[in-house]
Amino acid sequence: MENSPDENKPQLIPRLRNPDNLESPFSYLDGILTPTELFYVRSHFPVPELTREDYELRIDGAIENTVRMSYNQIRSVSATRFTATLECAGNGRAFLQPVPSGVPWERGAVSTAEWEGILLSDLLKKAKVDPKACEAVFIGADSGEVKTEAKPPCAIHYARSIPMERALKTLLAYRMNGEDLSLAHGFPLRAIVPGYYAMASVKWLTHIEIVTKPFTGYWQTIDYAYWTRDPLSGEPMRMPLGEMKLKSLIARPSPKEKVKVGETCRVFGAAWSGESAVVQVDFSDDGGKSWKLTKLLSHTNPHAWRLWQYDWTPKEAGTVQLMSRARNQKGEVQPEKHNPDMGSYAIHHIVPIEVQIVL
Ligand SMILES: Nc1nc2c(c(=O)[nH]1)N[C@H]1C(S)=C(S)[C@@H](COP(=O)(O)O)O[C@H]1N2
Ligand SMILES: [Mo]
Repeated sequence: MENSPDENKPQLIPRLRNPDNLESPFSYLDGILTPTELFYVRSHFPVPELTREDYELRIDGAIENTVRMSYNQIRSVSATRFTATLECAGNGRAFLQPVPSGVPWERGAVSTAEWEGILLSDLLKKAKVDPKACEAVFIGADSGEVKTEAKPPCAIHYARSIPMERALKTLLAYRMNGEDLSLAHGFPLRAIVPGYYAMASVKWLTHIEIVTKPFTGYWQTIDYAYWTRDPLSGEPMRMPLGEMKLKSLIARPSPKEKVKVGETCRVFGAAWSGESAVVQVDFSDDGGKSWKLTKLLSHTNPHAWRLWQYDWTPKEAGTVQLMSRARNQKGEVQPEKHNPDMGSYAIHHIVPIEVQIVL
């Protein structure tokens, strides 16, 4: 269970140990930025202990001039800063029936921070990228054996590839919420791939390889991928997860909370989407039969969630299902059901929150 807002100090909720996989207590949402100590942590392997002194970033592959940069060199390039939401592709997995294997995230494998670093596109300017380059593979310094059935025969590094166009928008971040990255969040350098599920935002980034053929590593094809159909042949094929899906969540009231008849309760939450801005969030207190427009509290920000609220005055005692439903600029609406083709990922359907209305 999540701790409820009236319990003393908010804390990360452990979902798996060794390595630590910690969920943000979503009921404590109270601003765009998630304080770093409450930002969720998702790591596959033990944290690699890199040092500022020995750190080097190497960019090679389909480029004419290999890039090698020390930590100090990276810090001396002019910085870019933006706010971005990261959501783990498995966030909400615990709400699927039956609950699939994988870290049983509830609502809080999503958080937002202000990131500061350098744009990969700036580093590639002088590198002369091969026009045939299609992806950038981001490789982390962390490695180990994978425990799933379809596991590779040896220890591997965490690695993900990003289509070139998106890679050029990627920030190589060394600061988070105004402080140097912590070990858990990828010190000294991590990728922040805006709009993508966070498996793409590789932590402890030491190597970027530019490739001319799509990368087919474990986290690209077996894990963090789903089945789709080839548009021409109709054959099932694996597709790597990419853009975040449109989603909204209610932070408060929190599940099982008691609210009072006739008193105004501030229903409050967040909504986000991949590239397309969230333009509307609706609220229902009758399990989705009727919907009311909520008030969006923050401006649209291309990579970050928007906060919303609805002043709700429950009229009768009883147990009700509260729901929120987001819409984006593309005209998409948050769905009612999970798409089974996505397996245990991209869980963005409406999940009701049950609250008790008391006299
Ligand atoms: N090197 C490396 N990068 C990684 C991971 C990892 O295990 N190793 N986990 C990924 C996943 S699945 C997620 S959801 C995000 C989590 O980032 P955070 O721990 O800063 O919240 O990091 C991504 N980057
Ligand atoms: Mo993730």
